[in-house]
Amino acid sequence: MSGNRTLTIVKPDAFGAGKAGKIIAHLETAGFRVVAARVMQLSTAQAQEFYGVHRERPFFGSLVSFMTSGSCMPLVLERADAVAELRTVIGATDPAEAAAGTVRKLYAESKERNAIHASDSDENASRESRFFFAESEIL
Ligand code: 3AN
Repeated sequence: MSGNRTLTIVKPDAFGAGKAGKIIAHLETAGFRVVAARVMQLSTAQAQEFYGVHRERPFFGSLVSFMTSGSCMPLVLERADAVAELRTVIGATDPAEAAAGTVRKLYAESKERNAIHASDSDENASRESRFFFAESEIL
C-alpha cells in the first residue's frame, strides 16, 4: 500500500439513508478512484477491533452499537496524497464544526453518526485496508 491510497467507510447512518451514491460521487469528483469496495454489516467483534484505539473512551460502546447497526460500505480509494486529501474532503469529526462543502457538513447527522470514516495516517490506511480486503481484492 503506497501513500496514494486510503481506507474509507460509508457508515450505517449514511448507507441506510441512501446517501452512499452521492458520497462516492463527491469523492470521485474530488479526484479519488475506487480501487476496492464492498457492502457488509460489521459484527460487534469486528467493530471493537477496528475502533480498538478508542476502547477506553466514554463513547466506545455507543460507537460500536452504531457501527454494527446496519450495512456499511468500506472502500479503498486512490489519488495523490490520499490520506491528507480525504481528511480535508470529509471535514471535521463533528459536522457542526465541518467546513462548508465537506462530506460531513453535507451528509452527517452528529459527531457519532458522522457519515464517513477516513484513515488518519498511511500506516493506518494500510492496516485498515487489510482489515477489510485481501490484497487480490484491491485493484
Ligand atoms: P475521525 O473519524 O474524524 O478520525 P476519531 O478517530 O476521533 O474521529 O473518532 C472515531 C469515531 O468515533 C468518529 N468517526 C465518531 O463516529 C466517533 N466519535 C469520536 N468522538 C466522539 C464523541 N465525542 N462522541 C461520540 N462519538 C464520537
